[in-house]
Amino acid sequence: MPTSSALQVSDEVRAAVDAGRPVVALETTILTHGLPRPRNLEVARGAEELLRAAGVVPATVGVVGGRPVVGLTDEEITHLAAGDGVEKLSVRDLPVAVARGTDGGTTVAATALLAHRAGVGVFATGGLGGVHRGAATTFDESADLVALAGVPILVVSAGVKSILDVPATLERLETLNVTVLGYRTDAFPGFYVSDAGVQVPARVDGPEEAAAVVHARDALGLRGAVLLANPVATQAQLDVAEHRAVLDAALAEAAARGIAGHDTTPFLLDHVHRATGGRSLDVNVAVYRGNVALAGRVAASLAGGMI
Ligand code: PSU
Ligand code: MN
Repeated sequence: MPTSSALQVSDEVRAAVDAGRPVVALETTILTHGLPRPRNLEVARGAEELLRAAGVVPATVGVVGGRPVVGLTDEEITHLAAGDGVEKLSVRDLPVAVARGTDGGTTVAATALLAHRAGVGVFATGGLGGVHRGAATTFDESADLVALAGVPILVVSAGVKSILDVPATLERLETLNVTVLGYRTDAFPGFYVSDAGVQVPARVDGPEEAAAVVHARDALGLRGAVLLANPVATQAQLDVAEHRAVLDAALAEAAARGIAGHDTTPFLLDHVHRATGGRSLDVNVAVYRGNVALAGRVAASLAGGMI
């Protein structure tokens, strides 16, 4: 795998990739812009610990002092988690961050790209970005979607957040040739809720079935991502009626304040977290941990091991 000179890969990640041992990439925008402090650092460390306990090497990705890193140290993760002035970096932002030497959390798009460059084939996130409501006029569609079209990685996500236009997001994933799999479900998850009201095109019932799809994708020479949609357990989801009410209020507030562009996702998430008295935050963390654990099992299956 060609590694660009601008990319730093930790010794641990490089050794695991070279030896074919299981590695899972983790993003950092969830840390820098998706979760409040100090919970963000706990969650980032917890995700790494969960993977290590399962015999999987974590590869947390971010940009420190203009260096894109795959396999951040605990010190670097702590620095990004604490950071004022830490930016949200999607792919288009990487050249500017590298040129200026800034710090940033990488989005799903940027993380997938950098992780793949380092030879990492599996990635866990909370919720993928997608098509925002009103995108027909604002054109606000996350770069995550286009990035996944061109990066052959498997991403575990709890679908996309219900703050988005979920049916439109699935349509775009189809257009972009991203393979979408429901994990033990026929319903595409809505992050805080297990069923967003849309069907998945295909379903798998175990990590080895997901790994088989990845092998088939590679055998076919296809270059797009596989999105493994892993729902929150129904008993752990946010109350459906509360969820709808809070979401409507968050969207109205964003419209009233003229929030747009890359500020939209962090604004809506913060609003939902505050409006539910932190319950949605607990769901967010549980969903993320579930995705990290599943990514570890798929990575182990791809590496030929048993976990
Ligand atoms: N969804 C979440 N939490 C997050 C994000 C998405 O539940 O923190 C972050 C991810 O890093 C994702 C990014 O890649 O937001 C998408 O932002 P945008 O819609 O501006 O592309
Ligand atoms: Mn956007």
